Amino acid sequence: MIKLHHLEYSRSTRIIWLFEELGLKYDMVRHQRHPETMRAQADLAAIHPLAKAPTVIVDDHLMMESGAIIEYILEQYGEGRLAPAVGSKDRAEYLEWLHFAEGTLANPVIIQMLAPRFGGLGEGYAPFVEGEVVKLLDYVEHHLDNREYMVGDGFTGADINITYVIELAMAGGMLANRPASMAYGKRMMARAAYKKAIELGGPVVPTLAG
Ligand SMILES: N[C@@H](CCC(=O)N[C@@H](CS)C(=O)NCC(=O)O)C(=O)O
Repeated sequence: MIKLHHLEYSRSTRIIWLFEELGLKYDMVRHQRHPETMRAQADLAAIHPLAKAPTVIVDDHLMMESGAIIEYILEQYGEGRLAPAVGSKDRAEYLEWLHFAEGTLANPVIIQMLAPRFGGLGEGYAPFVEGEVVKLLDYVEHHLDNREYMVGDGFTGADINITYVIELAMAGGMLANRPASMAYGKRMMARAAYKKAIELGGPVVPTLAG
């Protein structure tokens, strides 16, 4: 049995969504954030030393890192769904977008989003971060112009991984002038399996809770 450790308001919603898209059977253990620091707590640290979500136990592997989990689950349990086959023409682009979400896009977006809570970025750092966010989100916007999915003609794991970041950018007001990304985010969030993931795991962004 696959076990998912889900932290409220977090990236582990991606993995609930993935499992629901695939119709896989899994156990879910819920973890709460510390109400003041918003960090994961000792119950998640007891599972993985980094106390990060998603953490998954699958085939006796303890895994964290959304992109790796998505890739592994699809490899082992996807039965050809949600990823272009190894050797197919879309495979390289798929892997690039799957890992772009966390490798390049997520950090600057999250830093910019959290900055007000910590008194802002300061004069020196703000242009550095904000310039990067503009460049990255413009790149995504340009890619999504006239496209339904991140890669090829179908929904893939790359869509699951990037939608978390798109949703944060949306909540942080960063997509106001990026209509293709906004429409894409709404399209992804309208999928039945995404809605099921929110029903099971709660909202992704605390300010949208309730
Ligand atoms: N690159 C990792 C990031 C994992 C991560 O930072 N998860 C956050 C939740 S969105 C977390 O567990 N935060 C709790 C903490 O750091 O205390 C991934 O994509 O899975």
